[in-house]
Amino acid sequence: MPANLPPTYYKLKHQHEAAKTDEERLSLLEEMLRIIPKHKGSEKVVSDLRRRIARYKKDPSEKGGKGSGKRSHSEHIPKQGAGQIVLFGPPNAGKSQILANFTNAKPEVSPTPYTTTLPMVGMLQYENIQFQLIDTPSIMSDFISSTVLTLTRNADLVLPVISLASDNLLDDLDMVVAFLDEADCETLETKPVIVANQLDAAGAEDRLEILKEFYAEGFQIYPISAETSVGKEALLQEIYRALDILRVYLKAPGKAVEHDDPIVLPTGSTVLDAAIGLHKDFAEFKFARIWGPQWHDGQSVSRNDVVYDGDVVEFHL
Ligand SMILES: Nc1nc2c(ncn2[C@@H]2O[C@H](COP(=O)(O)OP(=O)(O)O)[C@@H](O)[C@H]2O)c(=O)[nH]1
Ligand SMILES: [Mg+2]
Repeated sequence: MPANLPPTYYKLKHQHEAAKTDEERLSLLEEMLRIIPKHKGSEKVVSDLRRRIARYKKDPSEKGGKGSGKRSHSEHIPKQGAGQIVLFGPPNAGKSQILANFTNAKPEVSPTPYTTTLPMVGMLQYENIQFQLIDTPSIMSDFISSTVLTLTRNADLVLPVISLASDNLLDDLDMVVAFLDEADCETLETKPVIVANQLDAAGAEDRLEILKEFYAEGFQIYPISAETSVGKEALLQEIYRALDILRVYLKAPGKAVEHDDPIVLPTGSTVLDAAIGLHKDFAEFKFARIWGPQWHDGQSVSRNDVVYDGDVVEFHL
């Protein structure tokens, strides 16, 4: 059942993703819980919020993960593009191969486990926007890397990657699940996405069936091949959806729509947010016209009206 959450909820959710301290995170989660409509469709989100609030309240000193104490800001990578996506997972899943094939970055790809020792960033093109994709050192079952933990906590979206070429597939996934739990990543609204890479490998189809049998209920499994790019499009669409963002297009009065250069905003943003996203000087606009399925063509909108994905806006200064 769709949760149909109000725009304010998404605003808080994005503030929560951008929050720098646990105190901020806790207060934003509490605010999200306060404003969320409580009905059958939002049950899962409500219980998820309660669980996460309880975790923050239980023992704040434990929240840094395995005695790490203060969060390390040095491990934080500044966000770029329409969303920051962090790949993580067991050795040889193909995380570096994904970065290498889907972006212009040149990470080292190798059958030797733990080849990647530092995070690496690349820009991933999706239609007319770009996501920031981050490759990370592989996780281990008995050691939680503070670098990867910090990156996953700050990400807009985490993408666990496992390999369909691996006979340890289910153990690998258990390790991923344990890590997600430790990082307390976003699991709201939808089932977490799992990237099942190396679909082109021998025996991959059979392993995919096993994976689905055990995990399709709790996870959305996206089979891909970093080598052949099979499954890439579907994964990109899911990434866009999961980021809870929208694209608004600009039109200068009397000119054509600028389709190549959208303003990317969090779901729930307003006409005023779009104006500010364009340029701070536009915040003082006199009036605005809008086009889109929700509107009459070119109707005039107020600054507090919520915009929708694909809307075209014309500002008059
Ligand atoms: N056949 C196949 N091999 C892959 C694929 N992705 C990665 N590999 C291979 O798997 C090995 C590990 O890849 P790498 O990206 O370094 O794994 P990481 O440890 O997760 O970063 C390398 O030998 C890659 O060439 C894929 O989609 N198909
Ligand atoms: Mg690697």
